[in-house]
Amino acid sequence: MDSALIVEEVQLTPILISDPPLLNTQGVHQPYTPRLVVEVVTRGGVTGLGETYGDGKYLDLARPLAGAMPGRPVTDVNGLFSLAERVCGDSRAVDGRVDAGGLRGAQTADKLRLSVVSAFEVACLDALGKTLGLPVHALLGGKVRDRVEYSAYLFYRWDAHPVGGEADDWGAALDPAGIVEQARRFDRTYGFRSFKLKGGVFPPEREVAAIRALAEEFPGRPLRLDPNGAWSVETSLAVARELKDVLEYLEDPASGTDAMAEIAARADVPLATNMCVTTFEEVPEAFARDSVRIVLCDHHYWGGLHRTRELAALCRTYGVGLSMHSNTHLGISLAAMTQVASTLPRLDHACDTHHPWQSEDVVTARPLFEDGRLAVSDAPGLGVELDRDRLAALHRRWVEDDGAMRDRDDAAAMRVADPGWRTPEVPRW
Ligand code: GKR
Ligand code: MG
Repeated sequence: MDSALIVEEVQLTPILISDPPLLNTQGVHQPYTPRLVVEVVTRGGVTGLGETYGDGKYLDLARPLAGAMPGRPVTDVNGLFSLAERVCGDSRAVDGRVDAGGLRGAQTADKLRLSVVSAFEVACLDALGKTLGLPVHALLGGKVRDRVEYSAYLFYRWDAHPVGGEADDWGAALDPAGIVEQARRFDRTYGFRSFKLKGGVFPPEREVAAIRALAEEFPGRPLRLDPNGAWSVETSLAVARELKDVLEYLEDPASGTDAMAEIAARADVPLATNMCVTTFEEVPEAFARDSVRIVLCDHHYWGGLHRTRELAALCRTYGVGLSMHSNTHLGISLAAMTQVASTLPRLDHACDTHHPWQSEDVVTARPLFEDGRLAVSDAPGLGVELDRDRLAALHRRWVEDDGAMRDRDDAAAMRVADPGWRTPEVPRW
């Protein structure tokens, strides 16, 4: 094996990135969100970049994996999974700390490990591509599209965080008019053609009114609504009836495969999920029961870019559509999302991205959305370069934090404004 492809060291940099007060069914985004930047440095002097969740439970797994990497070839991404199982600690210890049913899907020790492995896999592919002079899409079999379409991710939101955080100029959006104004800005600035509304925040009739207002403002444009499982089966069916003429899909209206299967059997709107199908083990039952028509892939969930392609092949085989999920992320992840999305033959829907909400980044160039699409980079690796000064500043924020922001907790963030707030039981409506 060419020694240039051997890992010399792995650097982990936990950071806190500014995040606006975006609302969801669990609460509100904290002023700062933890992310982890992974750098795989090869003996050839090349550095590959990866990015994933930065909460403590992910860091606890990333550290031993980083320590086990030196001496391994960056080509051996398949070996990362067994290595992580060997070195990433006792699953019982991790299980005790998972946040069940969080907004990153129900979490288990395996899921946490996959989210950590995903960043190491992306970093190895970035390093391999940079060494060989090939873009990551070429390492995945080649792109089938030159541009990847993204969707405008609309959120109910406050004007500003009650305490802390960085101000932005978006303003509050708490009613249909506010959501339409937000959509106009996304349309004007980025050219997004499709719109996703994060629901589960207000009583369903208010969110139905917001979708109706969007349909009136942007007739014929794809619209999707996602309350993160906050509704009962009957409420979900009522919303599906109300909006069947305007929704591209209804995402996770209710919680769990049983409820989704019941809704799917009785509703005329395609159901999508990033909550009840987030592991290969969940696929057979969900597909056999037709509980979803679309799965939102996410390389951070499934264990990386190759596993994303494996999921895509399953969806093609069973005639299930494919979209892409996002949580709050930066430019390294956006580049990885774009590279893998460019290689998927059947990507039936515009991908989610939170990136337009981020005022900060750790890569040197801001992504340039044109007509709601990103051009697929043909530069070696992911096609992004690290801004070390920005990385250092965001890491300094993490070091100086008193721990309040180092783990995502949307409910705790809501309690700053409403001390009596507790994560609502589902179904909430
Ligand atoms: O960013 O608040 C949010 C979303 O609710 C996110 O956490 C979800 O996991 O975007 C994700 C989704 O589509 O469910
Ligand atoms: Mg979702």
